[in-house]
Amino acid sequence: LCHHTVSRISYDDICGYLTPRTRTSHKGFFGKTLVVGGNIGMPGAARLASEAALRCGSGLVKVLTQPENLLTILSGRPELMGRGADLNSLDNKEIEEWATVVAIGPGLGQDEWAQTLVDYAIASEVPMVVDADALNLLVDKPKWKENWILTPHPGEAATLLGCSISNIEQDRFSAVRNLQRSFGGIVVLKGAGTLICDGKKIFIANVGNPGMASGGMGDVLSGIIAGLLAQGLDSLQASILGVSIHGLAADAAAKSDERGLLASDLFPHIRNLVN
Ligand code: NPW
Ligand code: AMP
Ligand code: MG
Repeated sequence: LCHHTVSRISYDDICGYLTPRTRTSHKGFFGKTLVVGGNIGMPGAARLASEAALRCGSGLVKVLTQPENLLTILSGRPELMGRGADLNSLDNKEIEEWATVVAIGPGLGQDEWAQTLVDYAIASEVPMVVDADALNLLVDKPKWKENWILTPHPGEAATLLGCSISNIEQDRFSAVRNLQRSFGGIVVLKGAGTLICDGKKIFIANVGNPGMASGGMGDVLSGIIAGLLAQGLDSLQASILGVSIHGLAADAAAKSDERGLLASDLFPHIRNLVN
């Protein structure tokens, strides 16, 4: 810990990162979030991330996904936009020409389709949140960027550092620092007591609960952080506020009934917290 100050996050200090909207604002002010993911069998992860970005206030949200999952992801959420592209029809247009911010990884899988999308994202200058399978695919890449946010759970952190999950959990402070040193940007090491490191300081979040140990919860976090980035927060602000909103929404949704909490139960609470 010698070179890193550790600060506990206080929600009162950070809720002002999102300022009230001016009366004349329009959707162009609030950014375009592109969610890249949703491979076969995992449309829900891309849907959860996209809906979280919408509920945080991103002006537009689009999903780039597998053609066979497109309708599943868009149905019941008509505000979402989307494009389906298989390996033969993929290109980097949405990433390079449309997106203010990219969230890549939720349900991405690790096949050639996923790999191609990660390559497009890495080649681009667009700010991005890298989560889930996109993290696993970073292992064999040239991998330093100032403007990305990595959101590993302990399993993904272990893959990235080439160590065991128990190594990560035994010293989470060293793990988050080492990840940031190796990959740059902001690293969000998830799990009870999520840690956020920008290379200078480590921030610790004391929100959230064991009800969050359920599928899709991390996918919601990547959408929240991307939606905040799209609205102009810097990557440290988006990470700190995003982790706080995620945990506080889960605490509000769970109350004292943690078991059976679903990732999508967070959405109405997310909306309260961003206003
Ligand atoms: P173990 O062995 O279980 O104890 P994976 P994933 C470990 C998508 N999803 N503390 C865990 O440990 C995601 O977006 C889709 C300690 C195991 O070794 C991804 O694209 C959903 N260890 C894809 O699925 C809903 C921890 O990490 C490994 C830990 C795979 O993502 C679900 C598991 O990691 C899911 O979000 C912790 N806190 N957390 C959908 N509805 O479409 C995890 N581990 O193999 O990368 O699996 O996280 O489920
Ligand atoms: P993922 O494993 O990617 O679905 O992410 C799970 C999310 O839920 C992360 O944001 C974790 O920090 C959070 N989470 C899981 N279990 C707990 C817990 N016991 N206490 C607090 N947060 C948790
Ligand atoms: Mg995850």
